[in-house]
Amino acid sequence: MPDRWIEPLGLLTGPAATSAIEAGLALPLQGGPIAFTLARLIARGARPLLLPVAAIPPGWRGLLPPLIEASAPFAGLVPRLGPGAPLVMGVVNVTPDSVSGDGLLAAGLEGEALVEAALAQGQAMRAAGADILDIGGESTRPGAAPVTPEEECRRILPVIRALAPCAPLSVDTRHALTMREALAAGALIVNDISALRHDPAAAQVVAEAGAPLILMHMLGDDPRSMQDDPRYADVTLDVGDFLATRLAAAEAAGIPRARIALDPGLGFGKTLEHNLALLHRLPLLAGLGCPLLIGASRKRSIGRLSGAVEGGKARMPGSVAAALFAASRGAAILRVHDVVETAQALRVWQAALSGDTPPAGR
Ligand code: HH2
Repeated sequence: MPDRWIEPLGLLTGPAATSAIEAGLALPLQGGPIAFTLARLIARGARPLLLPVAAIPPGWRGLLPPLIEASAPFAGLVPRLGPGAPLVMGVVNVTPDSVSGDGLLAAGLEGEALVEAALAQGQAMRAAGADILDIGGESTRPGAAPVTPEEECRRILPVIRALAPCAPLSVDTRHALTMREALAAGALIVNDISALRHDPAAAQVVAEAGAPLILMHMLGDDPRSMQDDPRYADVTLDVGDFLATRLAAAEAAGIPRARIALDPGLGFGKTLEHNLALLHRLPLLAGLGCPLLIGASRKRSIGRLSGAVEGGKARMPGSVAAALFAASRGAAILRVHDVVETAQALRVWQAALSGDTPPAGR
């Protein structure tokens, strides 16, 4: 567990970032295109110290490489929206009870009709710019009832077989059996919201398959109780400590860091204030040296902030805003239900960032 963190502050983008880096006034955040000009030095139990990056003391500089160097491209994927853009992960829920209201089983679909609907949804997401499709067969909304691995496989394997030729797929599961079967059926990536804690056999399955892995923070290991009065000393540092520990456990099990992405798990045992703090302070987690994933899409916090209490598609505009904010804080992967709208917003956001034309001679 890290006893010290460097938190990047004073973020810059576009040509201003390049000029500031060249002038020694900023450092790149995970290789850029975002740069940071200030560093908050945090040691647990001590008063944080805020400094310009050029004044970071030699004793702290050893923490910089994972924070400023580009991490390996996650799963070898190049963003379809262009260099510097995040990867867009489109959600395909093969569930009857997903919090987002988009679960294909809720529509009463079965057999071939279900697979065709999933195929159409996945193809539309891919055409709109999705880099990854995330296939899930178990809702993990607060209070959700668990699903057996056998039932989960029955739901998702036909969908994975149908979608594997169209796009890189991740399987959203906590179960080793489901991971093994999904990888054999054509999935590329494992997305485990329990960060390999739920099933003791999971780490070995991922290691042996050589699969890229997403480790997510959840408070406790039970979606039924995770929202019962969640508490943290400092949510960002506590989540950072957890992710560092799970990252070390995955590496010890034979999964190289270069194959791992990390996710603070918005909504998984967090209040609205916790979610906002994690979004805002996301750059701190970049110090773990892995690409960061944010899944804010259609979550309850979006409903609370926007007044879209009824959920589902009504939370799309707020979800797009959260995705853009996450991208501006360095998120490398965005897990979203509304790919068309998110990809359109990201294209405009990226173009606007590059429109900062520097004066001659910078
Ligand atoms: N959120 C959900 C499910 N899986 N995986 C990662 N890595 N990050 C997330 O934020 C995340 C996730 C919950 O969203 P959804 O799939 O819409 O709901 P449900 O679990 O009810 O199907």
